[in-house]
Amino acid sequence: MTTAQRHTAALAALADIVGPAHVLTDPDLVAGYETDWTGRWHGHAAAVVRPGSTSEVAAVLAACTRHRLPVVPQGGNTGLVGGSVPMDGELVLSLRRLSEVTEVDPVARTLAAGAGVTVAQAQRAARDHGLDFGIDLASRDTATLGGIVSTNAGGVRMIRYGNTRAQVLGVEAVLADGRVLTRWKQLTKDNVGYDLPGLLTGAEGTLAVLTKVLMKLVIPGDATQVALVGIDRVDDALTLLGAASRTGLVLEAAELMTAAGVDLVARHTATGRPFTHAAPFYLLVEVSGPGDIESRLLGVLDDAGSLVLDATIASGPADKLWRYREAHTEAVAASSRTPVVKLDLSTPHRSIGRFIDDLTAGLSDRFPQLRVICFGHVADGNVHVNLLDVPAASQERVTEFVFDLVTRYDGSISAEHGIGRAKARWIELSRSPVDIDVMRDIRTALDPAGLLNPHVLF
Ligand code: 2HG
Ligand code: ZN
Repeated sequence: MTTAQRHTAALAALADIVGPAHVLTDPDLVAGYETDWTGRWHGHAAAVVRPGSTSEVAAVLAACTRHRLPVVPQGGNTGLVGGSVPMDGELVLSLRRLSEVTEVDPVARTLAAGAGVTVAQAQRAARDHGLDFGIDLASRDTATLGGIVSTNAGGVRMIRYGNTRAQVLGVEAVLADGRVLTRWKQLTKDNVGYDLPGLLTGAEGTLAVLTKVLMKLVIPGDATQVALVGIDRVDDALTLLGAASRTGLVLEAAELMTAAGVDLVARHTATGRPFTHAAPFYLLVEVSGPGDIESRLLGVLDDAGSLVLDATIASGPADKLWRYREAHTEAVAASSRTPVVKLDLSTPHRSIGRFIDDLTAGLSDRFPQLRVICFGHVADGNVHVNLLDVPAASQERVTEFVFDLVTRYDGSISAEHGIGRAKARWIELSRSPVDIDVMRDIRTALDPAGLLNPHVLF
């Protein structure tokens, strides 16, 4: 059988499983699944299949194995490393129809949901029971639970509740050959064997396809206060956060921005600039805690003296202040003349300030034509380096320059976005040869034919 005949037979088998209406081949319908929203990652899909149940996912994967058709699992397609877009004729397996929150257990504080449930949907379901979902990120209305678990997403609440892996209690997932793996126990203590949910979390769809997840929920903090603070240096942010923690305030979020980023957002969103005089850096901090947190937060800012160039505070959720931070991704995308080169890095805490200074100086020296906007989760040592106006011909050199610097700082080339297609060829900068061998062995054991998301990770 030729490849074309094999594909035709595979698509017919898929239509038998999910119904012809859920196998998309019309180029206009498929186009939205073939590219990510940054416009940087795209490719060509054989088709898009949209199963509506675990058993359909299982039958789809068994058929793909029989017909040797590679598969790219896709949730909300909000990832930033090209991990959910096809490259060259794979089948896109969309999990979005698995969109039901099946149970919220307010006693155990868990949420059971299909992989296609969005983060915002999970947040609403949790809040209906006086609880909250421990992950929050700007793409909450589109990002799915299957997607954030597959990529072990971070987000703005990681400082408080940890990353996605810390929220995963159980999974149901389909292996490449169609077997369904269920590790799903409502138990706080259950120490039997390998941590398979932990392994599938962050596997970027290379080991199995998640169909259901059992997530922990959190008890939300009391009322919060949010401060936007102008500062001279990145290290001043760490000093302020340390001082706030020492007074017993609980850090709910701590985000860093630069003058250039805030200025861009102010222009893009047509909101005013936060302060009369721009500061080199801005810290957005949200705190909770017992007692009068407003006066305690004001006390921290007062005690910091001249370290605080300017500041404004508001009661949470303080959407107007958060907008300066949350609109960064869309503002850079709208402003850049080329698809933005996004590098999500982390460094040890003590060196994050020096790293950002070296990076900014090095880039303007070597690549004067591009613009750099850094922002991110400063208390996690996580910097989102966004590079604007980078001609296609220099994307690789710029990426290598940044990765070389972060490696010299003993940092990571991916703090929270994963590796995807974007960083696959540089994975050895952050993992040793033996580490990579072990990961490859695990991948081969679970997916011997290499059909699941073949272009990501290695
Ligand atoms: C965020 O923190 C996301 O807002 C996106 O991780 C970061 O756009 C980016 O570079
Ligand atoms: Zn982030």
